[in-house]
Amino acid sequence: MEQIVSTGIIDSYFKKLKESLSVDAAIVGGGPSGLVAAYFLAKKGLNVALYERKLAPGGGMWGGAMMFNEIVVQGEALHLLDEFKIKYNKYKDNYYTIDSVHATSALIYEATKAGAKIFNCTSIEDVVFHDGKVSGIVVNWAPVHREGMHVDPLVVMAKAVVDGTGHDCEVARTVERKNNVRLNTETGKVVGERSLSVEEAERTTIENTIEIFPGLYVSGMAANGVSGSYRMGPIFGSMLRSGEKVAGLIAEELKT
Ligand code: 48F
Repeated sequence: MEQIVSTGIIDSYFKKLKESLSVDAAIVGGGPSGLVAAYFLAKKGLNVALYERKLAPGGGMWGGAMMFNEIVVQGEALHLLDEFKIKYNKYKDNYYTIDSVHATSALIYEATKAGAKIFNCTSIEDVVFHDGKVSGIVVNWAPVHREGMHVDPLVVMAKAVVDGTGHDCEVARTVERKNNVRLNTETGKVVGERSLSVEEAERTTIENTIEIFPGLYVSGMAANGVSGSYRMGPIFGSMLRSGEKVAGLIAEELKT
């Protein structure tokens, strides 16, 4: 029985890993925008892998605000709450409150159920750069980074890569720093996030969800960080809609 448990895990894990060595979309970061993107892309039948450095995907959504585990979503994102079968309470006209643990687990559950593969405890440390295009990601175990161990990574090829790493916009920063290229921003660089301004930030998150460099898309807070827009705090409508938008952009691009 001991052998069955161990070989079962190893065989299944390596099957999943091998099937994900070349994917349609690699999503870096398991926050709300990344999870929604993974769900919609997988639902379209694409091969999608999502990488999350922490043990639990979900990013900044579990904790609500200051660990009060409730979040707010506006009416514009209600169709997504329905799509993910998330329960909500109407608080005021156009504003809804949701239990953040319920909402986060629903995103994870539906994304994996749609067929997205989630690799947790993995950190993306670089991209594959071919012919002036982001063509894949460079993957390592998160504990390898945490321990500062000198261990070489593995590589996953991807037709599209999403930087969904949140406030730090890690992938976009790495692409810009290492390759002396101009990103599709005002300055050609990662502009960096501004202070909190809810309405402006919610609007620009959607606008800033774009292909920031050939092969590299940005979603969620990374979209605002790269383009120099504001943060918004514990309101999540634009995070969810950004994931929906980036999935649409990628699906459209892959069709052609
Ligand atoms: O920050 P995060 O939740 O992403 P998001 O989709 O949502 C932002 C909101 O949670 C909140 C907000 C909006 O109301 O302001 O902050 O933009 O999740 C990003 C995830 O990416 C992981 C990180 O651990 C987190 O769970 N991550 C970051 N860098 C890497 C990474 C990396 N290099 N490799 C793997 N995972």
